[in-house]
Amino acid sequence: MTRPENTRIHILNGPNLNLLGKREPEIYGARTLADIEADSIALGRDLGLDVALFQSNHEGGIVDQIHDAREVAAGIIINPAAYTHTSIAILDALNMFDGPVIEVHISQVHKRETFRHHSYVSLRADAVIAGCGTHGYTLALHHMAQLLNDA
Ligand code: DHK
Repeated sequence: MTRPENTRIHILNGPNLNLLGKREPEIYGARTLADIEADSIALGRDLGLDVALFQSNHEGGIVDQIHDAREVAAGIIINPAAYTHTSIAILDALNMFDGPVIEVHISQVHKRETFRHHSYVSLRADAVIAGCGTHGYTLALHHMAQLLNDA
């Protein structure tokens, strides 16, 4: 495998994900966003990726984080949370990002309410992971490493 030049990966998280661990644990699990951040940074080191995690409860905050990623990141892993189902602004921002985009949902959104079945972000995402719990972030990082090594 050839090593990509830029190994920076941004993991972006939308509204209410700051309360992971406390928020509906029967749906979203017991792990906190800080746990996910620590696990992702450690796994990133093993995979040769320089991982940074961000979260915002605001649509514009996520758009700004995507703009920032344009400048420095080789790939984006994004759980837009509720904005998945509503945000054309986040889709438009992702459409201006050149690298791979992986969409993650902790829950199996297709087994839930019908309003969670549609994703604007999926129109841009290169891969979608749903229903694997917080392990979905781990799966996304492995796939991101593969995509960058294959590029
Ligand atoms: C997280 C949310 O906050 C919901 O609004 C989405 C997603 C599903 C998740 O499963 O990670 O509908």
